[in-house]
Amino acid sequence: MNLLLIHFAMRASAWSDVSAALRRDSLADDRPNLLRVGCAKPSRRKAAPTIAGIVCGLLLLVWPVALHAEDGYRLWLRYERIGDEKLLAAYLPALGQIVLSTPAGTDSATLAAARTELAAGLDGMLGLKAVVIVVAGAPASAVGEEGYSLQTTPRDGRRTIVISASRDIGVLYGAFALLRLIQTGEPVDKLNLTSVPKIQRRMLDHWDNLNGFIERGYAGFSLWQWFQLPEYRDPRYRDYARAMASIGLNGTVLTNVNANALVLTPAYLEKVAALAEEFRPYGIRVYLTARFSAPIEIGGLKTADPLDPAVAAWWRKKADEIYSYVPDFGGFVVKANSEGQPGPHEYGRTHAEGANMLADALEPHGGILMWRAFVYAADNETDRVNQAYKQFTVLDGQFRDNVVVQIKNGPLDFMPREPFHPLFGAMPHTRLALELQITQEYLGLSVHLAYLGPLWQEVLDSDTFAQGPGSTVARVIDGRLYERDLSVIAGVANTGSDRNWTGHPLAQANWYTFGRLAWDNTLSAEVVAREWTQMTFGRAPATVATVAKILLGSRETVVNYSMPLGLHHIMAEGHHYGPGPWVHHERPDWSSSYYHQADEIGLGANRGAKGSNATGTYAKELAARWDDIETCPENLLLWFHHVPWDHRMKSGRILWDELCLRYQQGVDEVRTIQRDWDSLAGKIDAERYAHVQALLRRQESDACDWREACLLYFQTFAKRPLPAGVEAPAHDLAYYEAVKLRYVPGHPGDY
Ligand code: BDP
Repeated sequence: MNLLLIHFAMRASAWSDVSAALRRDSLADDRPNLLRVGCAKPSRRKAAPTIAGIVCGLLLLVWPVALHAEDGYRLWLRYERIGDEKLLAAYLPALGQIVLSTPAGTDSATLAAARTELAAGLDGMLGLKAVVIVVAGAPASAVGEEGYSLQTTPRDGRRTIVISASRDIGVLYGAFALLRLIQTGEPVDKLNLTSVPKIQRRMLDHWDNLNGFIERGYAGFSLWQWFQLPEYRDPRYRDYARAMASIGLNGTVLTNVNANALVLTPAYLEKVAALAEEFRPYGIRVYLTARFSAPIEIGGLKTADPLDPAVAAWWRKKADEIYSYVPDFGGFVVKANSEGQPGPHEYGRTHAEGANMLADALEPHGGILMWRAFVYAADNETDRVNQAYKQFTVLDGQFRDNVVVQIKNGPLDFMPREPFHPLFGAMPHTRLALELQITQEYLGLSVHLAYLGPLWQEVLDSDTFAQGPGSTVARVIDGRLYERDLSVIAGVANTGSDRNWTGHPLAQANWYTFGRLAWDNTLSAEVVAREWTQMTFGRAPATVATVAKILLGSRETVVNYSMPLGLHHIMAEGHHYGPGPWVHHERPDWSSSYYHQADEIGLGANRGAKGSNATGTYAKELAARWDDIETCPENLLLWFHHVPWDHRMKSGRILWDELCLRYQQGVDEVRTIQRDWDSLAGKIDAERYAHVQALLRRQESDACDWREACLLYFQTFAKRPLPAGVEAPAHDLAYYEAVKLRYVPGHPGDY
């Protein structure tokens, strides 16, 4: 046991002190590990020094950094020593020296970051004290503002890798790319590649409140220590920035979309400026959420009417002030007239009028405005999934050039599966951004494993047919379809103050994958899942194959045991964890029956041409396919159709039986994941192994609850027995309906 731990500790020590954070956190790590190596067990008696104690003490002196456990802090930037001698022998000569080439050729904080990272990575993985030099080179052709090229070439008689870019940040991205190649065991002796991000603004949106609470955050509290800022800068900010830059993310929205105007006051802007300074070397700009009513709340005005000149002047002054603190401030994100947030409708103005007024304030400074299209209202007769379409399509072409309308991937709200949002195919004259949710609000928080790469790929690959076949969501949002100069993708963060950043150890893969897909939306989830696994758990082929398999199937598994066949919004109220098909709210659109519409005849929402006509918000090619119950894909069937219980499915079974078996399949799949994970015993570190194993046990039990609660509930309408192959429920329906979870993380109501 001791030997094992020391072995892990030695491996962990390969991650050199890239930043002060690591030194601080290595100290924080000491205690649990001391306990685990058995040399400092707390004892109630006053302990006399023992031989074992002295040996342990000496060990600790010799390996001070060796106390890092595999607690996940290092994310995918672990830089473990490569054990494979052949690989080492191949790498070492190729890395004789590394040249960082930019037109300016002078060192900068960004190039220093690149050098530090390369030194840490190459020392850690190869034991190589890298020679890294900065030179002035011709601008790398065709790599744009942020791209890079990597070339292996002889220089001064030495094998050299040249990382060149037009700007320093490209070099930093190139350095991370080189390290990634080595981490994933790729050859670097004949490099000749370029990489350019497909989307310009690649943003992580934090739903963090100023009091440290994260709305829908399941990994602890906010990383931003507002109270201690600006004086104290947690070294963790630097590690956050490293992680972001390593996957190519270049923007961070610091605050919740349910915004607090206080962040726009000088006392907070000073703090924002400190964070911006920490992030700047890593190419990350900060953005804030702007509360539409801020002129009233912090400006002393009587109105926030966007067409009132005093309001517009107030925002202009506010923008000037923000830029005086943060010269490269990115811009605002706004949630308006949605879920109680203030907005232009209060004054009879449109979303475009509201957005343009704010955009005009940012424009002189080059800022952009992201106006969210997540809007729906209680008193609206229109089907909730059609409301944003109705409100926004009429405004197409009315938004300023620095406005981007930010649209969630689906028309409802980050469900385990939805069709893509129809607005992506319906606003040809507006810049559109895609908003994804990395945090797993509807997919088991950070308790369940749900690798979201396949979900996002499904959205990106969806064809809107807006300009004929091939008009995918990916091409709409990266600007290719309409030749746009401004493109944005945003992911709602799953990060927090938990030691491992994301709560579930495997949820790190979602942060990683979001960044990689934001950089290159043509990458496949499978490739990225394997890459992440190699970087996070090592390159042993069997381990990589097992972890990648587990990851890739996990989202569909969650769909199966929670909301199969196009079911949606049947989760528990408020915190959204666990089943709640019976949830009844005075607002119909917050009641589950609004969505599943179960009755004696069948199940599912009626959204075809004869229903709410959600199908009519899509291109005719899709509308025709989805309108017809026979051609509608089964994974969206209950989204678009109210389907009779005895409707024949493709399997030959009737809907009721199919539904039951899907729920069962979801449970079975979790058990398969458990078995696959168990097979990794001894092949990966004990700490992350045990953590995931424990969470999977919880997931299996939750999956059973989902199955039983939903089937018992729907059975009251279907009035049919559970088919063979479905396990008998452990409890009756009343039991599940009575479950009341308290203090579920991330739920604003419980805080
Ligand atoms: C919903 C969340 C809520 C967010 C809202 C939004 O439940 O906490 O404020 O989305 O995106 O999914 O504005």
